[in-house]
Amino acid sequence: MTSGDPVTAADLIVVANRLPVDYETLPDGSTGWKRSPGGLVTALEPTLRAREGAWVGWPGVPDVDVEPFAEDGLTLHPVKLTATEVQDYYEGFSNGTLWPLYHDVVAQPQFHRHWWRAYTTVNQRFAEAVADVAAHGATVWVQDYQLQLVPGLLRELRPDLRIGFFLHIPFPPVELFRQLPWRTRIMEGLLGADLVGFHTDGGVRNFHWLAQELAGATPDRDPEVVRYGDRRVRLGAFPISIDSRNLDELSRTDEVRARAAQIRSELGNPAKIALGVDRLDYTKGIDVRLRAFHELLQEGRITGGDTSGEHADDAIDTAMIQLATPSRERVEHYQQMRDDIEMSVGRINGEYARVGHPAVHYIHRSLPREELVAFFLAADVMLVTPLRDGMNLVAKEYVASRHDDGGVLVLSEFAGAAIELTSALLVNPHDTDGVKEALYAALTMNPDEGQKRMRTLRRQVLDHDVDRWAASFLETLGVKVAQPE
Ligand code: ADQ
Repeated sequence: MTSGDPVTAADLIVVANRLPVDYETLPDGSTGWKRSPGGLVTALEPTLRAREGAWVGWPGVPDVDVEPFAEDGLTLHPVKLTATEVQDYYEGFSNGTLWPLYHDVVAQPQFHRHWWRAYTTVNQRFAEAVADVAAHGATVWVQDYQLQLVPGLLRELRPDLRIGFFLHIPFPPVELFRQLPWRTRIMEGLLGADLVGFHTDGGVRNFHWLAQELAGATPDRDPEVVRYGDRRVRLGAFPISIDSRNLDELSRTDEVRARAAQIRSELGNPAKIALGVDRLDYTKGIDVRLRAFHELLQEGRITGGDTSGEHADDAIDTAMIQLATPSRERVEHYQQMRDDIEMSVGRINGEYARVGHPAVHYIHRSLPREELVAFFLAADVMLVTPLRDGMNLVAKEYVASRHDDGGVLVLSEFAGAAIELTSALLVNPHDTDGVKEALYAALTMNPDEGQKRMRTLRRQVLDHDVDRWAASFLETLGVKVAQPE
């Protein structure tokens, strides 16, 4: 990336914990920027560039001072975080307090006052950075749980701005949110926005109730509005999506199709392949699907690479692949969970692998897009079993990659995606028998039924892509968005 265009005040600003680029130091000691592609960037870049927009965020490395720079109509404003702030605001309050609390306390949240103090300091810094770059009357779109105080702080600094906030993770039920010692401050922060968006109606309802109970907001005739002071704050469900067309096209390329066939053959051409793809996170239910797979092996209903052991005559030769991107490795819960998962994989392979043929193939690395799509295309069954998930993009990516209408999606009811993807095999991830039977049903599904389900899923995912999501949020906030061709 180059930098050098002059930096000017912006009319449309996205503010997120991370910039859409990573600051990196190369082996020769020089520094530069590397794009970190993600759905949000892809969806917002055209609109941001068309409007001389700006993106405010942390460059991903502690203690670096980098000047703002403009590139092709988009200005990037790095916000500096110290190493202690990364520990307390990011790894601590964001990922050790809010993340587990908002995911139905599937791990125990920790409440530490010094984490909270760092969260308020960093949110204040983000708000000031935005206040500095926003043109008069500009629109600001704040992203996610790391920055929930920013809307309120920013409104104090710049009452002229139009402010939207979108939460990418679930907004929790009332009883859970009330555990948070700083619950009122968070609600007041969020209520600084003109529009607060969630993935689902459940989030809207929880917020609607808590805004009244904790922050003295009052209901409006419009059920998607609360009155707060002299302002009306609009709430809404905006289920995020993916760049579906791009994945569909990628999955049709000769290279990806050939790679999918190669993956099958490298696995020894098993009758079936079951796949999981996740950030390695305790909310994703990786243990749930390993348990289901393990029990099917124990019951002799499937074989995992080794067809010489004890199993029924009609047992299905099934290989499982788990791809897991390393994530938040300095947070305690994550270290423990990684050990647990790797132990389960080791145990299953110890019992069921034979030399050269593991039952579970486990890759703890991030893969390039093309490779990921090839895995999607090779997999007969996709296992998406989070205990709780705001949306879950992997489920949608799998569907978008199945241009052949093949494959069966097993999807947790507790993923936001389950609301739209009702033709998946929906499971309760807490019910091991239920997940096991759904996995078996997926492995043995009649191809006609599988294709019918996949066609319905594909219509949903291809019609509702991430551009539509971004446009719908921004238009509700009052920004006119030019739809791409
Ligand atoms: P995440 O919790 O990160 O996002 P998810 O929506 O599934 O979860 O997105 C993960 C992304 O990482 C996907 O695009 C996936 O392809 C990619 N990925 C995972 N493993 C990979 C691997 N091994 N190699 C390469 N890529 C890999 C949060 C919320 C979600 C919400 C999103 C967007 O927790 O619920 O859907 O934000 O709002």
